[in-house]
Amino acid sequence: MSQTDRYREHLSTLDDYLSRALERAGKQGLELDGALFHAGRASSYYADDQEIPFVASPHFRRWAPMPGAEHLLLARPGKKPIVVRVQPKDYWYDSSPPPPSYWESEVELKEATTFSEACQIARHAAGNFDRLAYVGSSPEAATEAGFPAERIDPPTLLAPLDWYRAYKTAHEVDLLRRACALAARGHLAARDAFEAGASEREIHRAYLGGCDHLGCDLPFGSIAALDSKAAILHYQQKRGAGETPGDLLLMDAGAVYEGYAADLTRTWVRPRVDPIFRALLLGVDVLEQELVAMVSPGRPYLEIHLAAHQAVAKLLAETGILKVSAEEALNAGVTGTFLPHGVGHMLGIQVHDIGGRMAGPEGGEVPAPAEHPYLRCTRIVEPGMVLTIEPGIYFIPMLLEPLRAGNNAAMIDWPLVDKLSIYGGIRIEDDVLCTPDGAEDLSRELLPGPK
Ligand SMILES: [Mn+2]
Repeated sequence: MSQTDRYREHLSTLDDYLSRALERAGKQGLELDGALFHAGRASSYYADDQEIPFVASPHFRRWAPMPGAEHLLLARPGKKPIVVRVQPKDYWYDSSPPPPSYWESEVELKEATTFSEACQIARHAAGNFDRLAYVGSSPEAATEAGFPAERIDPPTLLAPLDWYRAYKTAHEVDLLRRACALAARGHLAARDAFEAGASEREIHRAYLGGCDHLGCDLPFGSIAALDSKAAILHYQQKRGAGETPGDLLLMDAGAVYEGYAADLTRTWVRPRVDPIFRALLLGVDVLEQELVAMVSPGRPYLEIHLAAHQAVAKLLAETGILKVSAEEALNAGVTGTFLPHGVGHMLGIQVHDIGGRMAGPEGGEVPAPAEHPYLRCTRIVEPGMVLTIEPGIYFIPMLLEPLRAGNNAAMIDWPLVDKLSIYGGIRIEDDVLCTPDGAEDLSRELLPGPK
């Protein structure tokens, strides 16, 4: 199937989701014929003329894979979408039109040089804006276009649109695969740099080179953590040379393809790393793949998260970090010290894709359990969902201290924990598609695990 065919199918699915969303909004008193999706408006830093790097709003991006601000997309069920591309007349920036792309034949593409001209074109096509909702990130732009407050990002329309974001079309899965392929190349380059003794800054640059990204292309700030810094879950620094022996690299980094994000993590070690730590690393790699295999239709994602804690308890017992049985430690809640984050999240246009805790298309929340407040997804896994699976084991001083001082201290071999703490921690993450038959790991074949 060609990319154009996949995109055509994708649009037809979006058309269906939009119909259902409009119907739900109608039942709640908001009668609408369609939506006007806005790419969004670029803005500057406070009291500055430097623009903040622009990212188009996700609903617009789902319909049209077009970079840049201010574009409009008029979507009405059963009608070809109308895309008004805004290309400002400007000699400060490159405003030449992008090369023709596979998707353009499937929409009615119109050109404007300003937002207000784009609004005129969209208004002319729609008759008027009276039965449309504005969906986008800029209430000012919506007001400028004449939308009253109740038709700007109405929650009754957005809830179902957010809910259906979880179900990826074949077109979206294709883009996610391409993003994974890019990220995998970055990770392999980062691993090679690490093995050659590179600093965090050098590893970061190697990663960018590997996936041919500029820093601003990344879906999130890469985590390139050497040694004990791997214990900082969202470690944001990049150290230069000479500050660390570099026995371990925890690299959590993604890539973007046409607005869709990959999010992969690998932990690599040097041959001289402590053998118990290596056993722990290989153990996490094995249990991660077991958790990946659990991604299947009808399974609550929470079950995978709880299984991660069981598997971590077992591994901590096997490696001697626990002086009690896995079960005893699990019941005492000790695994939370070593795995203090959720096992993963939904992935798509956003790295932590929206709707992970939604109760249904009408909205509402299924909260994470009180003992696992950081779990980002509480939905039932269904075909078409793309999820990350990313268990880890960390030696985080701030979390170890209360365990050491508390009633469960005797469960832990503290001299061993102190010995392994220099390595910071381990996380392994793959991106997984739920198919009708079960899990399809989109990244593992492209990026092997540690040896
Ligand atoms: Mn992730």
